[in-house]
Amino acid sequence: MKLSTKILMGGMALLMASTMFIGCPEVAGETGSIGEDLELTNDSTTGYKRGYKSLKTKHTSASALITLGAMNGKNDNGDGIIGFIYHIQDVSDSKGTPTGAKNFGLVGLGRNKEGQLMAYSSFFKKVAVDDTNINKKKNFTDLKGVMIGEDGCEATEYKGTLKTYTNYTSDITKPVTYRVDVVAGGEDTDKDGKVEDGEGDGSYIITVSTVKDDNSADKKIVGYTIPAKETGDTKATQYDLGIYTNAYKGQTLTGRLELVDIVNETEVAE
Ligand SMILES: [Ca+2]
Ligand SMILES: [Ca+2]
Repeated sequence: MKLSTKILMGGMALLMASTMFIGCPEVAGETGSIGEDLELTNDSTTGYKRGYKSLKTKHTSASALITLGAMNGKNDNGDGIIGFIYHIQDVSDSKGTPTGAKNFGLVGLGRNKEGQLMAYSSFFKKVAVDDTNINKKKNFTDLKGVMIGEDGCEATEYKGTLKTYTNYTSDITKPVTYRVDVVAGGEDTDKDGKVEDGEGDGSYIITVSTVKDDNSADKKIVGYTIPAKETGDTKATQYDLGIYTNAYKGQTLTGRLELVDIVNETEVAE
């Protein structure tokens, strides 16, 4: 496997898009950090174009650096959203058979044409997604294709309101990087400073921060809590992580997501 794999998703026609994330994750360094360059073009004049990818690497807690690429400033709300996905869980029916739907958390970042940071945190349940479902009908809907919030939809979204942080403004002609920490909540039973697999209470504490030169968190911008009753867990558990992209109409979204500081790392799947 190559040490560096660029994931390019741009320039493909709207209806032809099928495999937008290509190749294996980049693996480098002793901690096995994983990162991908992202590019997604939405040629449509309406709606969103969404990409979802599982990184197939399991962790109880993980942090990601999200780099929002340079923008042309032609759209008020910017080019779109890059999101860090965690707790990817297959949903099973009462007989234990996977239904195809998934539960997962998502922390999304973007910036408007003034360069102001926009952020939100969601927890989705029973959502239809797969690694190649950009532009498919069943994308961030329930398994029947019913949109979240519409009558009869079996999928749900916890919170997820996009807010603008006017104190955090960057030059849109240049990339900017923020850090997202997704940390298992509850008691660190063995007091080693980390809530590991089997410790904790099943909740998550999430922080979005500015970043220092060494990639550690600098200033906290916003925090979120996902309660255990929303995740359905009673203790910290390893789940796959992933990447979300959402290009707004007529826009090309570029950027990068890189994992750092991961807890209970297992083998990196290729
Ligand atoms: Ca320990
Ligand atoms: Ca511990």
